[in-house]
Amino acid sequence: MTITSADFITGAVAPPGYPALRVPEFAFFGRSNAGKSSLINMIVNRKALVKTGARPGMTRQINFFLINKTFSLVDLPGYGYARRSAAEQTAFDRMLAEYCDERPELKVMFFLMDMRREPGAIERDSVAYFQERGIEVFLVGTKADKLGSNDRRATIRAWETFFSVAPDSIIPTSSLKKQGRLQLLSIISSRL
Ligand SMILES: Nc1nc2c(ncn2[C@@H]2O[C@H](COP(=O)(O)OP(=O)(O)O)[C@@H](O)[C@H]2O)c(=O)[nH]1
Ligand SMILES: [Mg+2]
Repeated sequence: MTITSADFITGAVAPPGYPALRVPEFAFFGRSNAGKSSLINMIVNRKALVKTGARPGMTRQINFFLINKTFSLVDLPGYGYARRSAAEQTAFDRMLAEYCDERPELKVMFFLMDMRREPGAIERDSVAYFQERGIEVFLVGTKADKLGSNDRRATIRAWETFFSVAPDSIIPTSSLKKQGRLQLLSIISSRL
């Protein structure tokens, strides 16, 4: 797939603000700093379509991007920002739940996790949450460049067991080294 256009459409905090794109949509979810924005830039071959390395927790809206005028990529707010207040956490949970429940365009949830970080209850519960709603989930390992090949393989095996998923739903990536791009694009293509 050749990327011919990539445009920021809008940011929204609730369904009335979602754009009426009516194209298949692919969402990116993960802890703050996991590498969501970098991965979207890497997929569409743009250095700065999405702002990266922003102060963690500062992306508090759902950002929609239209690609090739045929599908959209969605940068969801990151979880795990320690300094979030209880009210902000509630707003965050609601934002995610509404997006999952009220966006039929959503085809795939790419759940990004830093490969150096051991997944815990939040990660397992999040995967279960998406699966219960019938949302197809891929586990995207980020920053694979930070691991040697043995550690990378060991991490993938550990995730298979921990999340009880098939190996082909785990995709190691590096935005820095442009690894995993074709695999992600082929998942997207096959669902258009
Ligand atoms: N080494 C390495 N660093 C990365 C990679 N992807 C993102 N980062 C760094 O991780 C930090 C957070 O990235 P960002 O895309 O803003 O994460 P987000 O909060 O999930 O959107 C930034 O400093 C990035 O430069 C990667 O593939 N390899
Ligand atoms: Mg970001």
